[in-house]
Amino acid sequence: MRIVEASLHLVRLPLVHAFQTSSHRKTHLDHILVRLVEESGAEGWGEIASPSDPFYCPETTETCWHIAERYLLPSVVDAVWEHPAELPRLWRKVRGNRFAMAGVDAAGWALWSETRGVPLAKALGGTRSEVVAGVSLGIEPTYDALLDQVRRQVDAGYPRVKLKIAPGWDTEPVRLVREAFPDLAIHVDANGAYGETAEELAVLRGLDDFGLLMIEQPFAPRNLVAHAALQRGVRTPVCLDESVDTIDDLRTALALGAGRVLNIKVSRMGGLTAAVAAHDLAREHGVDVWCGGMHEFGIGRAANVALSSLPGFTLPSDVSASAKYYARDVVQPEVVADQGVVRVPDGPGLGHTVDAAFIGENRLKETTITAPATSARRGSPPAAGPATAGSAA
Ligand code: OSB
Ligand code: MG
Repeated sequence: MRIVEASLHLVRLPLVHAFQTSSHRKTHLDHILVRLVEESGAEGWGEIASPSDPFYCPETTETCWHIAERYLLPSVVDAVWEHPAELPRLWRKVRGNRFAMAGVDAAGWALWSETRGVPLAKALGGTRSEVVAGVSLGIEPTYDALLDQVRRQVDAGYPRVKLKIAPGWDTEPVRLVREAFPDLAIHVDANGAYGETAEELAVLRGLDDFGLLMIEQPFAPRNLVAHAALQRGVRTPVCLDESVDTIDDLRTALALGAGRVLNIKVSRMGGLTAAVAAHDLAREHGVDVWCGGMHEFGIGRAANVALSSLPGFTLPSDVSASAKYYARDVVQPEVVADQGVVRVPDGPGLGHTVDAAFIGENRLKETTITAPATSARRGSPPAAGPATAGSAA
């Protein structure tokens, strides 16, 4: 397979409901869609779902654009490859920048599975025909507004809710939701907002009384030692998100006993290739995994659904229906959930049609790199730098 054209499309979509975490509040999102085209004219799409600000991880939409345009697309354009798991080797010299990598890697998987005529889920090793989704709820202006959101999602049939917590918005909202929904599977996510003061540790340990499914990422990303200490002191499973960017991070976390659950995000781990490897390693170690999200548009969302079909994804995902986030999505049909169950598509590739016209209408900028008409480069990555780049606003 030889990629003859690669392009980036910065697309803005409004969120149907503003989302606030411990660090930021969002009313619309700008994601970068990646399109790879091979010789036959077949195309594959991936999504770079980086937040615009460096609060969840160090990347931003602008750093992703820069890394993808300057390093990643030039490394794949004109390269000859047989299987998408080879793609990360083409940009192996690039450190970090995993959100940017994830979009290019996933586009390669979509392209490959499409041209082979197999569903992306099957190409990844998926075994399920349906996956269970939960919802992730942001911090709301009031407790009533939060209870209202939980009610809405429970009424829509979602079997578990994840509540964002932060110091000052933790015990009380969790207590209120537990009281109103005694049997609901509830999980909390702090996005690393807690330190290790006696007060903060007491709050986190106190959450053990609410029968939560898990406590996700209470401490800062690199503070694996604090996660391990908390896990030793509570019955509730501790789940890692921001702490695990690479397989090596996961090996460290496993060695330390830093959590009993892993949130695998395609974006955070640099693509589907790495996400599958994380799934395999966690499974070998008896660590439960589930598929997290970054409010993906339909392209990234479809990749997440495909990944969630692997056998180790035993807990509900954060990959809810498109309609929870966007009035209209970039794929047809959009991702739908029935009582929290999302069907895994059985058509080739992503199993959804990319709506190029809608992407065009909502595009803020694009850039395209094309291969020279004849040459085919084998194996070695090119010198850093754009090949033939053309930008248009
Ligand atoms: O920690 O899982 C997180 C969104 C933005 C930044 C971080 C996180 C999230 C989510 C959203 O929880 C999950 C989703 O896609 O609904
Ligand atoms: Mg999280």
